Amino acid sequence: MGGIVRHDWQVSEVEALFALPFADLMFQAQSTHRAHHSPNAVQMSTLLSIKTGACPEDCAYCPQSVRYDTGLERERLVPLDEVRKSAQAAKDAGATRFCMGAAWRSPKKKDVDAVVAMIREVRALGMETCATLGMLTPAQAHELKDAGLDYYNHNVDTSPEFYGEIITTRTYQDRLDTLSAVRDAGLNVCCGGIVGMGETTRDRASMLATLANLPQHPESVPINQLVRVPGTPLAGQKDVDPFDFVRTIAVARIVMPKAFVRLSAGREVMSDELQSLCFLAGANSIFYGEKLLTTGNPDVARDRALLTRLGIEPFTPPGLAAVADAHAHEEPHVHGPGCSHAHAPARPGAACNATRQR
Ligand code: SAM
Ligand code: DTB
Ligand code: SF4
Repeated sequence: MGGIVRHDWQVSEVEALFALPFADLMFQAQSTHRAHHSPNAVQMSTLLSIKTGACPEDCAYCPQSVRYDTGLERERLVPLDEVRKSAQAAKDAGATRFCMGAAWRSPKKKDVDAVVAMIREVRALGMETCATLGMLTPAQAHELKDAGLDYYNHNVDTSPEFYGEIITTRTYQDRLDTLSAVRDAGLNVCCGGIVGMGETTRDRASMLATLANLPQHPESVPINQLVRVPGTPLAGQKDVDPFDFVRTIAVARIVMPKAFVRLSAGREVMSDELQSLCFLAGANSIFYGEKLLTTGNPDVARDRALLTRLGIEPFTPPGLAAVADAHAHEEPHVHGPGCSHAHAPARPGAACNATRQR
């Protein structure tokens, strides 16, 4: 139960985890979580859509596909200066990673050049960088790595069996090829999927088995609940049973013990209690900030209040310890009225993450 790292999961074994009594599943997920992670720390990433809308792909969940009328305005590439300002604001609010998303099937040369410049700007602020730009060639993955990119997000989205119901313009194998290119370039992999598109529990198990059976587990696993955007083919999907969503998080935690499991899209409509169950099930990362790419996310005040009530602290990645060292002249202290660290929820009495990381 300590959370052995395996790459040989049978779908039936993963399905059996989903079928456990809820308390047994939660106990196993918590035990695995505590064997590999700090139990009360959550990593925070902020998203920015650097190029919105008019995407040629037909992903049935996506408001940015040119094929569906979702009322979204097509936008040009966001200027570098605006990217820097957004990243600085995200950092000031407490995010440690800045994720740039573009509605492309795959980037062209000029697109990669522009993103390289963005990565350099964001890195210079002392944040981790992530990008999600569609399919990549090995050469493009290397170029992004050389620019200083830390993570690349590319989701499998669902099971190989259900995939054809959701996307027809690229294959599951295309996705796996991009993931190999990203991994081979030495980038950290961020790869997960969506719950609530009409898939079965077996599909959820099969998606998680696919992720867990990759040669190396993704460092980051975003579990999204479908945001039902009017105009998309999936707008009329049924609600996800909240316990089934928590189960998906718990099973992801068990089969990928070392990964950061991110409670991703869909949080805006989740109660604080449901989110807390997700953290108990092993979620230890969130998208933080009022907007995802084109849809809403809980506002910063609500998230800070929730994290404070739960005694959760923001996770500072070891690689950013140098940033925390900017505070190194200070003595370690606890949060209180005098603490000016905007990046930590000010729960009086909690050790300040900025100085603890030294
Ligand atoms: N165009 C790139 C691609 O598809 O790889 C990058 C951006 S795309 C918006 C990134 C991911 O966001 C998708 O793979 C999907 O998992 C997630 N996503 C998009 N729309 C969503 C929605 N309505 N609800 C939940 N997740 C969504
Ligand atoms: C991921 O798995 N979820 C994020 C991120 N990776 C890029 C995107 C969620 C998008 C939700 C719909 C929208 O805001 O457009
Ligand atoms: Fe395009 Fe990505 Fe949306 Fe698919 S998910 S339509 S590839 S932006």
